[in-house]
Amino acid sequence: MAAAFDYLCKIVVVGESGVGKTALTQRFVQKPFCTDFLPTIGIDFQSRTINLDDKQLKLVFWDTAGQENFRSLVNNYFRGATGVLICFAITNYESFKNLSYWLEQVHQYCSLEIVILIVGTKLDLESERCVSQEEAELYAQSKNLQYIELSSKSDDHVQHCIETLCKCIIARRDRSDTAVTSITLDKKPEKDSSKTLMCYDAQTCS
Ligand SMILES: Nc1nc2c(ncn2[C@@H]2O[C@H](COP(=O)(O)OP(=O)(O)OP(=O)(O)O)[C@@H](O)[C@H]2O)c(=O)[nH]1
Ligand SMILES: [Mg+2]
Repeated sequence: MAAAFDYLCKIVVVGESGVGKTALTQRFVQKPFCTDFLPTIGIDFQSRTINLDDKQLKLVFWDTAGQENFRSLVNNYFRGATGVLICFAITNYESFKNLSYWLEQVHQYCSLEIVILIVGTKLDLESERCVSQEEAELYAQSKNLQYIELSSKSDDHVQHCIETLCKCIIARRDRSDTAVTSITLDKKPEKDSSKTLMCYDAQTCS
């Protein structure tokens, strides 16, 4: 029997506790936004199958716990990941400063071919913003990564974020090109992202 999908993507979601990892994955799998904060214990799984460029993709999200006591456990979950979303909240400078910790973990425990995206959450809380878009973009640029801001509450850019990640995962797999390990800045989330999506080594992802 033919598989019900063309690609199976394991996407690990990491970042400090409270930045909105669970809200993001739940929003993407079309569950309602929850205003209560119920910290994830260990890990949760969510999945959704989407159609992207005529391909069926089964996405399995590994929604990890951000609390410090789960750190060593989280490192075990990176094995076999095809993509990782490293999240911080634009309202929480500490969570932004901790991005480098998460990047180090990804580099240490993930395959070289993993696709990484930096995600600034809680975009709807613009009045409480303490990490400017420019600062976050500069940081991502310095690591040759793409940065996307979104709101799981208002659902702004959530779809775009996941599709951007998936396009790069597909492109990397199709080309079996180990040089393509990450994606770089694509400032405007709307519009035709496939045209602007670039890889670290300046090759296009799509
Ligand atoms: N206003 C606003 N609140 C959000 C958003 N995303 C998440 N939150 C809130 O932030 C709190 C924490 O969200 P979670 O998704 O549980 O955070 P988490 O990163 O999964 O936290 P851990 O599981 O402890 O690692 C909750 O009260 C959410 O309702 C958002 O986009 N906008
Ligand atoms: Mg959570």
